[in-house]
Amino acid sequence: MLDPYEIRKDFPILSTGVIYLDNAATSQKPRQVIEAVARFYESVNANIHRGIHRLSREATEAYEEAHEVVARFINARSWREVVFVRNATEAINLVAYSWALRNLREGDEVVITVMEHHSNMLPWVAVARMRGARVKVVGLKRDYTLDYEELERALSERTRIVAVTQASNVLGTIVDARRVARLAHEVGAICLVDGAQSVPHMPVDVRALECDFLAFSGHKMLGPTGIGVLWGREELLEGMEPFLYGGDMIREVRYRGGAIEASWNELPWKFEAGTPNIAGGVGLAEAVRYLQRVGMEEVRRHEEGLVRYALKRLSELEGVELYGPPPELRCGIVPFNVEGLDPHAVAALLDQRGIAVRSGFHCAQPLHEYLGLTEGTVRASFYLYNVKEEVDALAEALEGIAAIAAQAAGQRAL
Ligand code: C6P
Repeated sequence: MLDPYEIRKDFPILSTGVIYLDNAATSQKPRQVIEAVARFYESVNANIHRGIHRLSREATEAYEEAHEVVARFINARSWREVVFVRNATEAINLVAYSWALRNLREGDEVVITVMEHHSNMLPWVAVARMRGARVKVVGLKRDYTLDYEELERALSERTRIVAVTQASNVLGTIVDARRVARLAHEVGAICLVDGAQSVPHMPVDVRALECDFLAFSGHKMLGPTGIGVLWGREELLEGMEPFLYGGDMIREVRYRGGAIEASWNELPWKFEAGTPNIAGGVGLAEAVRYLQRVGMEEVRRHEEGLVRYALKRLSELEGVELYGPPPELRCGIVPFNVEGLDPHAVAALLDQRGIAVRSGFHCAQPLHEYLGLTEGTVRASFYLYNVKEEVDALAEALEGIAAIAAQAAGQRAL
């Protein structure tokens, strides 16, 4: 059983007393990850794939092994399918530019949902614009879950790609990504899953998902910032042109008859141009090992328990409005508003009480517009080290804040 009190001891920042409920933005890092990165710089640091000296060989080995660790974590068929990028945003842009830009034709359609993060929305809007294609947006049902019937109606032989989040960063809504992938394949489209909020929080198996691409960020799953992952089916990646060009992504570059000729390196290096974030890769591998020791089923169970408890405590408060599906259908995210206060004011008041949450549109402005939440929301988001006492602290702080807001509204009415 996951013991969050034991886990907390591994996270130096938590001993400062902060109540950190902004995990959907980025997670805290355990000592093991911090030390792995420091160890790399202290005793291994060298560039990869470039030197024949010992340090370069060791750095190359560590970086390649990191790809293998990640591949096993998501049950990829091969580590060649795992491309290290900066973050989920870059992973999605890579597919938009290297696959969609080259494959979309005028009149084609890209299908997304209204709860996508801007990162899984704007790259499609951009490439669709360049190609004269159209982006279709699927809505939600009243219970904040994806409207799968509307999705089915949106799909046609014109659909080329369906890009969907597996877990909403605002509502926490978990999407049945396998169902979406199957529907996409039925009309001959491919399916990209945005795993930024799912891979850190639940078991994710790319083979079981039956999707074609999966994007996620290391920094949301105990890893360093600046390292993320694009997983793609090998035959799709093989058929794609590079996204970025430069060192390490080439097999050879020749100067023949006054012209430069180049051929591309094998996977995944074809998509990792330039010196990569080597230490970041090493840190991400350590983060994955940490999560595997805890167990992703356990992480999911723990967060579901916290959400259940938070919904119970916060729903008892007057003047606090909650959004999102039931706990079994959402990851560890609880969005809310306090009557009479804008979300940033609530977040600032919580900050004064030592509680870190995010406020505003959370890079998902269309979703807020769709829900009529014109000011945005406040968002508490949990991870494996959060405990019930922190939910209690949030509820108690909100009770006070809501009471002050109600009092101020009463005075204005006089
Ligand atoms: N959401 C949040 O506070 P990057 O920034 O590239 O690591 O991740 C982008 C991204 C993509 N998809 C989803 C579902 C996300 O939640 C995010 C990042 C953070 O909600 C920062 S905006």
